Amino acid sequence: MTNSAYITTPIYYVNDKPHIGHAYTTTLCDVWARAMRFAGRDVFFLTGTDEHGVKVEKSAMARGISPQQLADENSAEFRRVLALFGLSNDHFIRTTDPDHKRQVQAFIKRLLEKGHIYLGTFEGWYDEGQEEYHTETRAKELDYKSPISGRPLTRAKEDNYYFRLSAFQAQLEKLFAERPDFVRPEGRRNEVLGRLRDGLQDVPVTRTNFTWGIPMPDAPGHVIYVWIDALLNYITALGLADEKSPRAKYWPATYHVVGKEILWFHAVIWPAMLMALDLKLPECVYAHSFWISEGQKMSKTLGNFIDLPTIERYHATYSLDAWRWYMITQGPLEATDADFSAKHFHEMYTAELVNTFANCASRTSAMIGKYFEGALPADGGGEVTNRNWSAICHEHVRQTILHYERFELRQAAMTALALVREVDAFINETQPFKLAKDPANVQTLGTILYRCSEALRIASCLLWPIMPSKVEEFWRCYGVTCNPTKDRLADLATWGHLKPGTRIEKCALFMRVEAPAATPTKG
Ligand code: ME8
Repeated sequence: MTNSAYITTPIYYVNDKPHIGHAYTTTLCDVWARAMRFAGRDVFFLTGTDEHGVKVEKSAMARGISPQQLADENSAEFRRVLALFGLSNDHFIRTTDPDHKRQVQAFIKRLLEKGHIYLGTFEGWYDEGQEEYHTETRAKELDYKSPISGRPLTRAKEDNYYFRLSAFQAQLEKLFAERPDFVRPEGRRNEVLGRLRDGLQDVPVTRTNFTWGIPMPDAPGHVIYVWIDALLNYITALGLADEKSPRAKYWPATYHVVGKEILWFHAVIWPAMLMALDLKLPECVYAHSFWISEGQKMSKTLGNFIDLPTIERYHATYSLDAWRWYMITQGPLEATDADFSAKHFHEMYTAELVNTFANCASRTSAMIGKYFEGALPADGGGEVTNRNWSAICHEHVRQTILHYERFELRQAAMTALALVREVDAFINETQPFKLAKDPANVQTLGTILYRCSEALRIASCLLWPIMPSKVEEFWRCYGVTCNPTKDRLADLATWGHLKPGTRIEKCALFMRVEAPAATPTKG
């Protein structure tokens, strides 16, 4: 495994406002990026906005502004949200960046010179909303309707430049056969394989029905198709078209994280383009499923759309970190959609954050306050229950880091929380509040509370990528000095870092919140 790591989100269309979907994918990448930095890897985390194409041109026209103005406004809104959510991306790319445009043209020229792009006539079924062509077989399967908007596909014919995708059929089949983890999760990989077996058709690289895009070099009237422009962002952000780029070391990507609806572009068209450019292929394209809301597809008319104001209300009521926890532990990371429900959010918040993490941190700190005047007691040695805490923590740390690495973020969260539950079980079994009644037990009492604090400290390090603010608050209460950008998780997570005598303050991390009366959607 190389030390550098590269993770990307899709670049988001600027004709939409940020909503739960964008927040979700970006949060997944943020958690992974934080975990890998903390694990000692040199991470580059990229997100950005996709700003060209017919849709943006049309939306801008409808508002009577220029496409550039619309792109500037909405791209700024996406960046504002990133900052508001504390997302730790290393760069934000815009497809209107001059540097991106220059490199896209350079890559297209390279493909032309190598004969992977040709001028031809194409006829097919076109989904205008998605700016995507379908083959006859696929269009029939879709009942000649857009799988996204439900609107009829139109028969379209164009004189365009095409990418010889069909020439990569065998190489792509080989890729899928040799690297079963290239597309994850498995259910999604099988869908791609099924479509791949239908046979590949060449795809347009330019369009002539709009002007808002990157001009095709030496071909007046031809504009580079928005998907080709967009996919190339993953390598233009690293400056790969140039001879020497300081960011080149991050290629190939460790994870391209995308939603299931755009997997085909990332799992088939993108690797074929990279093969044509003689570039290495990403390690994994990870396609998560969709959030639905209160049991139904999110829609603006139903009023169940989890838009930015709704998300902000959750932040205000439950905290940003509670929101992140719900995204990571209950989100649609695997092949099935996940339902966002106000009631479920509240239940999970109360069970896992208030009653488990916060409660355990609070009762341990309270007992140290009460029985040891707020100074961490020493571990007096000897067995209290038959727990080998050092070994228990070591195993939780090992497994959690592995889950993070593999993008098994829900399992990472659950393994870290299991360590907190172990501390809770230890307190319930040893009943320190009863032992405290007899001064003769002071040494055992101290040993128990030291072990609880130390195991909690280790669990907190494992939870940090998901809940950075709350964990830092925990660190302040427990006198933990930790800098996740410098310190190494594996070193910190070994037993015995907390020093006896450290001042421990009463710790209240997640407040109890009243159950929601009704779904807090719009209003
Ligand atoms: O497709 N649940 O951009 P986009 C979970 N510009 N995730 C969701 C979601 C939902 N209900 N809705 C959206 C584009 N997403 C192109 C991408 S990449 C080279 C070009 C997330 O603004 C999910 O990650 O429509 C999905 O793939 C992405 O938003 C689509 O964002």
